[in-house]
Amino acid sequence: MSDPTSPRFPLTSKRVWVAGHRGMVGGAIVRQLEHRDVTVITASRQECDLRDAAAVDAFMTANKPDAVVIAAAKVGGILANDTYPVDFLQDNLLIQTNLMKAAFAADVEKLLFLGSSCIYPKFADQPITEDSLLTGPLEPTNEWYAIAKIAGIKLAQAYMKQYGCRYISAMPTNLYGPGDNFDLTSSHVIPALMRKAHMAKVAGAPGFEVWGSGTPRREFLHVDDLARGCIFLLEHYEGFEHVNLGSGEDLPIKDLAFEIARVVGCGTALTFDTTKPDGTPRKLMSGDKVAALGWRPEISLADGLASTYAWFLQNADALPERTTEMAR
Ligand code: GFB
Repeated sequence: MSDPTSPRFPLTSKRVWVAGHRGMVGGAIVRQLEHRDVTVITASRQECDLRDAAAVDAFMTANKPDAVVIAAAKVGGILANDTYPVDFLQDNLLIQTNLMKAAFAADVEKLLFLGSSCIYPKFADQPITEDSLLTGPLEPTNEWYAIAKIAGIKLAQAYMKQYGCRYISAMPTNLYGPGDNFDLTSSHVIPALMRKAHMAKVAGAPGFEVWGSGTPRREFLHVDDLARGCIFLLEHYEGFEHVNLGSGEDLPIKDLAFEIARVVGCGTALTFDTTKPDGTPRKLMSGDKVAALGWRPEISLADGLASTYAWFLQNADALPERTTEMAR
């Protein structure tokens, strides 16, 4: 009998193109792969604009990867998603379609597509299992991004169904960690609140502002855990259905804000701007499927927030201001 823990697609000696390496997720995957006997391939935006099909074809043909990870995407927090629907729908459709089409033409052996927990219905039963996909209406603030990501899952499945390609998909929960976007208007909640808490500390202010009511619950996964999960799936998973990657725990945004205030060491007088959207009330994903495959996360939220704040302090001066981030 074959060993169930031995990889079905061992990465040893393989050439892996991590598309989106300048983003938080792609960067974390590259950091993990650097510890392995793998040739990591990356492309700068100047070398290959992923929205340009001809450029993607040319780069794929010239570099001949054995595997491709699609960590590239136009991403942002709740306000950016709500404000730039064309960018979030169109750019993501182009990026993922160009990469899968070129990978097929170049006989790439294995491909991992990364989606998002916002693919699930707004009022899905919790914790959300993979088979909840397309069982109800989406959360309106991010339906454009969600529809692009659902199309990406379906395109990977279509390549598997029609041509037998080993194209798989992973659905990360809300992510955070080093390399995140800390811009206050376009970022996700953790980097935004961390920056606001830091500014309050520096200014000696009593606290900081939180968008919305503070009652929505969110699940968070450190990006280094996500990177380990992606590499695990790339090596071990060949199934048709996408796989959730989360931490298995969620908390209200208000509690997250207090935890960030504790890590940063600032005041806890919070104000709530209820003119800003709350988004979906809860999206805790079930991690049963990936746990059964043999993977689990390792970094607690408290440890992850502390190390992310340390990274922020070291890099704060060099952080770019961005409206939306290309490359996750
Ligand atoms: O992280 P976030 O922008 O994304 O917001 P979503 C999560 C929750 O935190 C929402 C609240 O209820 C926000 O109202 N929040 C409180 C804040 N203060 C802030 C703040 O200063 N900045 C931000 N950004 N939020 C995204 C989707 O939804 O999740 C994306 O828009 C993607 O498409 C991503 O799927 C994972 O969890 O609401």
